[in-house]
Amino acid sequence: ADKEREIASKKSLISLTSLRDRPLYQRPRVSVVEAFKAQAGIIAEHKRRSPSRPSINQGLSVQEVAAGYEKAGARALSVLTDGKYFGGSLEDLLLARASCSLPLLRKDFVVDTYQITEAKAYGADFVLLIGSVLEHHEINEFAAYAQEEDMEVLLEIHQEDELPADLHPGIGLVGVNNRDLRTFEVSLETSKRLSKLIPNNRICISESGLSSKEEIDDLASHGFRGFLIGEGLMKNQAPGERLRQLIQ
Ligand code: IGP
Repeated sequence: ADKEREIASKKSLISLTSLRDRPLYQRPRVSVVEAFKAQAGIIAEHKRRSPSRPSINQGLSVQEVAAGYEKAGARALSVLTDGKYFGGSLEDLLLARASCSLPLLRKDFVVDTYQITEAKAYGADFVLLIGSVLEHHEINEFAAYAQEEDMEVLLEIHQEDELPADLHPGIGLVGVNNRDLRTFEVSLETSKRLSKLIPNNRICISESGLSSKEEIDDLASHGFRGFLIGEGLMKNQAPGERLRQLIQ
């Protein structure tokens, strides 16, 4: 059985060349940087479940959620493709791409440049790089690779030392994760503290644990232009409607 599984997993690995032959790989990128330069706003996330919450919303289709977010006025869409912890998949990315024209983020733990090409081939416009997962040199190498692939990058940090001093120009957005990925504790003070370190030619995004207009206004006064929200939207029957209330 182990042997079979090994063969099956190898079969599902697609070569870089055939990823680049996929039709979505050829599609012109929708720039998230330009979208945020034009206007502040929300990166709305599709999230079925998480390690800290086993069921957030399993009932809605990705298509419904993506179309609802776009209609409500999201600035960008985030789709989790990690299966193990978040129950997502690359298929979700494809479905999201087919249902809206917003800048689309592949939300995953990127540990290899292959995943950046894969993201593009499945319809994403930008990828997440996580500062607590990657070394400084890897962050900049992956950002250079993303730039060659004409993909944009959101770099996520949670601690001071995760931000490289010589930030690669391909990193257009820097996000502060309010949630500690090890303990799942959330504090908006993390965003306020780290905002001071982010170069002012980068778009600042506050991520995680956000659910109210007051929180967003407060963070906006600290220089944040984008707000990445998953659970706060997805725990509602109609995530798009919740987003509409939040931004009106
Ligand atoms: C959204 P929340 O608390 O609004 O659902 O958080 C997003 O920030 C969170 O899903 C996230 C995440 C991550 C998930 C931030 N960084 C890294 C997986 C991997």
